[in-house]
Amino acid sequence: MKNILEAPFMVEMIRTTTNMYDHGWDERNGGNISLMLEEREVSEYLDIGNVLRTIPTGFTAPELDGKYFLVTGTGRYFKNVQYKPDANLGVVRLKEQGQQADLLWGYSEDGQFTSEFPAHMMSHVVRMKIDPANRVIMHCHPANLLAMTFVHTLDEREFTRTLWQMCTECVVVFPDGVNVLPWMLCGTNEIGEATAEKMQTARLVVWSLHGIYGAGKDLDETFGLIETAEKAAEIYMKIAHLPRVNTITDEQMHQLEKRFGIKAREGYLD
Ligand code: 2HA
Ligand code: ZN
Repeated sequence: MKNILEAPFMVEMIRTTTNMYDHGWDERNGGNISLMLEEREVSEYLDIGNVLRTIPTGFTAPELDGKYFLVTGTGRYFKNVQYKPDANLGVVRLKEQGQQADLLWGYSEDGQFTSEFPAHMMSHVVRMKIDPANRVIMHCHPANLLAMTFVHTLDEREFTRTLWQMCTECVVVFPDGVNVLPWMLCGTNEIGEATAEKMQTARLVVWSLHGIYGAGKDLDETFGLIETAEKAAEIYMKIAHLPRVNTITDEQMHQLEKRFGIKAREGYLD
């Protein structure tokens, strides 16, 4: 059996949580990540018949039975993942209609998966139907996106258009735009269901006054997606109080659609 701490998925997870912490997106225990793994890759590092304990999930998601995930732990700090991966991360396999999770590795200090496990798992169910290559759900608290939800309308078309207008490449990176949830109680099945519903039409879902969710095929791509939206929000927060002299026009965004072979969300450009 190979050393799981050297598995590419583990190395990438440790690098990503560290990088997110360094970006200031994951203060204290803020943020969480789930990465779907293939049984084939897990079996290289773990005896998949050796279940350490079984943890109830509190929701039902039959589509996830037999699926493996590497998930950050509840109450754990991204800052510390690099120093103690086995206490801050866990590998689980879902069963019994997604109502139970077998722990195969990690959460060594009597831990368990993130409190936002429902939002993650329900979002995986939605995104894997839309894009079978989707593997990652990522949540964090980037300051400028969060700040923007205090001062900008939460209308999804308007919020998306503002972000697209802040950097030329935004419409190329997230042509499906950004969906927005109002403030809701975090850690619940309700916010999980609402997030998954929003994931039907966009890979980015803002939780107003809280943070953001992103979905993607790998950690790098999902990080880049949130990074791009956060950069746009940063520019917005720098200029929102100043008179706007120039802007990226809808006609210029149509040029970007042609140049990069993407299609902006229906009805979002004039
Ligand atoms: O637990 O970010 O939304 C950390 C969180 C909850
Ligand atoms: Zn959060």
